[in-house]
Amino acid sequence: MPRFPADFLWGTATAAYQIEGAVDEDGRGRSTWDTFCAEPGRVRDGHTGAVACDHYHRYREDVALMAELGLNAYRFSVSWPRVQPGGSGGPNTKGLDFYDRLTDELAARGITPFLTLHHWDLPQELEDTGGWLARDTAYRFADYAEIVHTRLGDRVAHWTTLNEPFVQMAFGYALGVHAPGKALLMDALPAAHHLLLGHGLGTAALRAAGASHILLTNNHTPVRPASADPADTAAADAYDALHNRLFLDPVFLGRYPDLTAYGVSEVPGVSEDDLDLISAPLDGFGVNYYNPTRIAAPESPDAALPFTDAGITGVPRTGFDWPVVPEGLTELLIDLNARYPLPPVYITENGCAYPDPAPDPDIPNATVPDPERIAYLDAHIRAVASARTAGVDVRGYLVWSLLDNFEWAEGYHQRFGLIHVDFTTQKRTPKTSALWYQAHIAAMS
Ligand code: IFM
Repeated sequence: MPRFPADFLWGTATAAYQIEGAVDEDGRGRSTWDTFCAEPGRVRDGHTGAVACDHYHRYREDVALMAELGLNAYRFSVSWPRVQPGGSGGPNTKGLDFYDRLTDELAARGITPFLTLHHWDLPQELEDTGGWLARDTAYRFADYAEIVHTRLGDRVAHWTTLNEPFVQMAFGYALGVHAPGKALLMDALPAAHHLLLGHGLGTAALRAAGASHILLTNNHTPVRPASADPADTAAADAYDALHNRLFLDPVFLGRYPDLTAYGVSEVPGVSEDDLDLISAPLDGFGVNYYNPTRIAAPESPDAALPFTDAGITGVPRTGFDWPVVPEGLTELLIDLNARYPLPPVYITENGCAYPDPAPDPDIPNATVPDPERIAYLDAHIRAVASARTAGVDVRGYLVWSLLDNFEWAEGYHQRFGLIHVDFTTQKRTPKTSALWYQAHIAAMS
């Protein structure tokens, strides 16, 4: 394994709705994901995040596990409806208390917190007035950012505004497979702009409050045309504009990309000064990488979108059926670095789901064998090293995820954790990949 600097961050990532549970405790408000899970047919087998990993009550045990693994960073998200139940107005002190306790516990174990303000669980009351389709939500987000900073800013240095605005817009508002379940296709574009505006206003609020390390995290994919046919390369360009450029051009170049392939001449609802706010300098950029995308021309000229997903072929696949292409991460990082004046980069998510077995109850201290995950992590960390050698300033790598958890529309069917969770007993069992990661981190320090 190539060497990484001694101060490189090695951690794991989670998100509030996926692990916390305790959805009705201590004054938490309802989120769009509570609503979505309650709608029949939305989430596989009717699973919900109501209990999840019960991290709200077991966070001490979970932080102790992180410490045992030798992690020096932990990325978690704050639940907006826990802190501001209706998404506006004063804070819910008891909700903030939880993050206060968590932050103190991390500090006691020497683990650097990477706090994400919004990982998809929007307060339902805000959705009822338009959610991210409404400009006002961006202003509410900035107020919420300030509330959280006021309470935790003395102990949290790394602030991420949003997690994966692309996925929130595409899955939540364009395709309807995530909360809030709207299938608006390109009419979802205002959600993209308001998420970006929320990022810009939130960044300004955090700066005004004294935050000195602010990031945005998005999901990115290197886009490959299915063939050299100009129709396929045009389709690949169109997809790249939607998945990668729609969120990065405004942030790093201060303008929206060309979306004419979608019949869009201008992103709607952009007011004077919005792009100045959105493109304010950042201190870090979070890349979530899972796989590349291979794109072909649409199957019919009447297709709703100007591309088709042709699928990556000839590579292994995870249990989630996602292609395993570690070199895609090197390719992505080099490409993004060439396109944009990037601040230091953090791989804020990378990982894989496999149908890992449960620990054998007859063996004391049994672990969970997950050799595919070890191979996956090893190859992707090497891919990060290659990108660093090529000049990309990558400063941290955070595995998705610490624990098996609620995988959105897939419920508990996809296990991404380094640590196995028995969702009946809540017993945590480190998988062999956790032990591998522990040894890797020890060897790097
Ligand atoms: O579980 C998700 C996470 O919430 C956002 N990024 C991708 C992960 C795996 O699907």
